[in-house]
Amino acid sequence: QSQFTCEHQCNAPEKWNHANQDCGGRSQSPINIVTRKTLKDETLTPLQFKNYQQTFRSSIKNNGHSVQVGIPITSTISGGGLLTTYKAVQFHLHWGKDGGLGSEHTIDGEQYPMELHIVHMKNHYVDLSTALRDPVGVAVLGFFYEESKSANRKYDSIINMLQSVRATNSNASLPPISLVQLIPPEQNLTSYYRYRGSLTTPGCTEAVVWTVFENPIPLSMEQLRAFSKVQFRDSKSMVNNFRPIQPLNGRQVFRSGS
Ligand code: SG4
Ligand code: ZN
Repeated sequence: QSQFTCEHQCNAPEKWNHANQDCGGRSQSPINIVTRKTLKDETLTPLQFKNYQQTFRSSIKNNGHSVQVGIPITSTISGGGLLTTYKAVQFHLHWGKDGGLGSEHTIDGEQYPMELHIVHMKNHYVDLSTALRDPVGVAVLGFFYEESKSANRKYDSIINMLQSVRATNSNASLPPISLVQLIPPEQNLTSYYRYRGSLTTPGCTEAVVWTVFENPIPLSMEQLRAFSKVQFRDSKSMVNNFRPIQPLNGRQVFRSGS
């Protein structure tokens, strides 16, 4: 697998398949989810979240594609049609320009302002690169955001740190946070979509079981806009850091049973 290097127009997703084979594959992400073509699957029961309420100390890092937070504790997901337990490794976000549309997945053609990805790997793997060699080694939970009138105070600590990670490869320590504070309340997690896809950045590895939740997380316009302060490797504003939707190529998208 060739190494992706960032030279000419490195932020442009349409250049990726030239740099890395997998980005031209047949099971790529993100996708547009056409709800009337989804298949209801009764085995897609609510997921079991373990240790999502535990607080942890971590740092936020600008990796040139997104801002990312490592998860140093053992928080896991299981059930919900997953074949095994997966542990959370990191989370990061994709957004638009100045609070405009910027989610990766779309629902019936509708794009949201931002999307959260909590990346998990099968419990027994030691690192993501090993998990990515297993066609179902990685499970990513995707959550949409929607604009709300009032600010979501649970996001204050992360948003306040964005100004400290403007430059690519910079990082800043975060006050203690938990994963539950980032996602909708449990009763709003029962409706989701499930399909097999890929990482949305190079190497676009086709090793991801995707779960995309229907209910969005509220953030105010001011909070959404704050993400545009971050910068790409070339010092341009990190805006529209989402990959365009990819062809389904006959894949079935399932929806949860409740
Ligand atoms: C972002 O660039 C993350 O920061 C990456 O994390 C992540 O790669 C990449 O997106 C792709 O993930 O859920 N959008 S995605 O498909 O998780 C991986 C790191 O570089 C391997 C660690
Ligand atoms: Zn992502």
